[in-house]
Amino acid sequence: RKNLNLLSPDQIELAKLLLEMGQSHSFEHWPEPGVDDEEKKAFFDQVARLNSTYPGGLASYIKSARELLADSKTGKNPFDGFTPSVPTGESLTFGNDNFIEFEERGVKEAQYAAFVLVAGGLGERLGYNGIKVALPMETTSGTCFLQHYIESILALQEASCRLNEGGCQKDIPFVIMTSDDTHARTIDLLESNSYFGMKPTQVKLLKQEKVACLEDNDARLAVDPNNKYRIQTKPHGHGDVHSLLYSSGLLDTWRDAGLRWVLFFQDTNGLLFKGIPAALGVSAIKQYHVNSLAVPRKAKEAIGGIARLTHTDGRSMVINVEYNQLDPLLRATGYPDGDVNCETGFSPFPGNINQLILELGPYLEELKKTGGAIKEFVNPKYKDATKTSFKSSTRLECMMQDYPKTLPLSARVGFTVMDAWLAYAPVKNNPEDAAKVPKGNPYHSATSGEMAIYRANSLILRKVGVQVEDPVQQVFNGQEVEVWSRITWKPKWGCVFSEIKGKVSGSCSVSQQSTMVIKGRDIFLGDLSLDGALIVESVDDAEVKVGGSVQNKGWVLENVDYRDTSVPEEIRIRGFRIKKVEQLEKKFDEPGKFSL
Ligand code: UGB
Repeated sequence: RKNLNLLSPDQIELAKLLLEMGQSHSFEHWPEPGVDDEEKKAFFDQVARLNSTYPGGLASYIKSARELLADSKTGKNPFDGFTPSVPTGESLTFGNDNFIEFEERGVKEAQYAAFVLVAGGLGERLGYNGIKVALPMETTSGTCFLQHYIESILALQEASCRLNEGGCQKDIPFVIMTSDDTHARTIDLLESNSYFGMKPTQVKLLKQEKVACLEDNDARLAVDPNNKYRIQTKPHGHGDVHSLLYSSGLLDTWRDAGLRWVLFFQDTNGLLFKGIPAALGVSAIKQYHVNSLAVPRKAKEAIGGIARLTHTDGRSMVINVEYNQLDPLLRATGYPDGDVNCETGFSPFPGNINQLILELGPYLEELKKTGGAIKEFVNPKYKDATKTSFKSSTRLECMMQDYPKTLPLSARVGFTVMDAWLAYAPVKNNPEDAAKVPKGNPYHSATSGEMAIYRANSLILRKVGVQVEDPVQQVFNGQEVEVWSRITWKPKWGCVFSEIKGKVSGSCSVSQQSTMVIKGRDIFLGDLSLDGALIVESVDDAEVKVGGSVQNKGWVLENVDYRDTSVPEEIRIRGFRIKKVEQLEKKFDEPGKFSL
């Protein structure tokens, strides 16, 4: 009360709100006026931020928290009344007629799309010290994830323009959701690399705020252990992306500009864009309001399972069941073995890779009702079985794939399954944990993420007629992986099957020990026999034919140990580095026609 004089009228209102919500403990320990007054005002600045950045404000946050904490205490099953079953979706096979048709439609639609990358997470499981989008996706070309994503969007934009006879509409917008943990470093990465070729105006960053931590079942806000004038905060999860997009006004702007699709994706999946055009085609042709990309899932793999949940009252929805909830849900509903593989060697539930394609119109209409609030959950770590106190403070969380939970039954919610080799290779686990992954399950490490790029590119080239030699097995950082020829290309060389096919002719072969880096759009491979390293770069106005026999000592993979701190972190987490022994390297930086 004595400190009230320090506060502005707005801050006094916030103080009243805290009192009404049973939060007097957050300032009752404050000293007399005159001591730390600036800190006291800063406390209310923080409270104002926590209040304004949460849909419905702090009162609503505390109210939801009390309900969810009570449910958690009584052990209420979030799926009460629901029975899971295996849903049917569109299942695609790379390179067949169906796939090509979806891709073609997807490319046409791309100019009506906006892309949203959620990159606010630090990736505790990976333990990397930098931001994950700055990590090299593969170390042959050294391209980082963010560069690859931007170049993929630009390649799609260009391809879409070429296909649409009416010409191009405009640049594809690209939004990155950051957090305090990643924001400054993401800006720095973009600015120091000239936005990787994208117009700076095409890119928008939206920063998510953390939410207040809760110290007990009454949802009393936790005072920061390092500063008694602050509430402790923690991340609220990737579900924040919906409210941020809504409150930014971008969805209205996009709708007014004639856009139709919003595509969400995560920070470290180097294969994703190989699946995007076909999946977007599925959305357009099947008129899905919500389309999730999925891959066959190994039981217990740390990716959610897509399930149809049918309620005893007749309601039914196709939704992601998060990996830690799938096993208990199955056990409780007539599957006594829980999350296990079926006769195919995979879980019967497709694995959610959190690539969502939402139709903009219905999405915006829904968000007008909800403000973008997503169904939340709480996951307190209790001290003991009485569930009366927590080991450490907790907070509410939300996930972007829970968006369909509030949709009406009439909403068209579907999913598209693709081969994991084509569309999913996340980098999430540190080397130590990856090495402990059960045999046959994917490692989801920097090692497997990089090897997956080479495998996918090799398999794609095989599909268009190139003889790519079989891989060899090698062990890096305790993980046994297939090592294919190290083949990489810029997205603009080929972002869909038909484009890539058009770049290859005659009889081409690539040996397993080879490296091929294609850094240009109009580079055509014809009767090429490669056994070594070949790096070709060209400007857009140059047309280059690459053929004949190329043989040299090439680039070799040398083992490194992840514990060897003399090696840069982004290299040692893969367990190998590339030694460039000998290569043929050609750069064509003038317009014209050339042969190599
Ligand atoms: N992220 C944010 O932007 N903000 C946050 O507050 C938290 C994360 P994780 P997770 O496809 O591989 C998801 O931690 O949550 C970003 C799905 O829930 O990598 O364990 C973060 O930067 C799961 O169903 O993944 O699991 C990153 O880009 C499954 O599909 C993204 O959110 C799995 O991903 C995901 O964060 C998967």
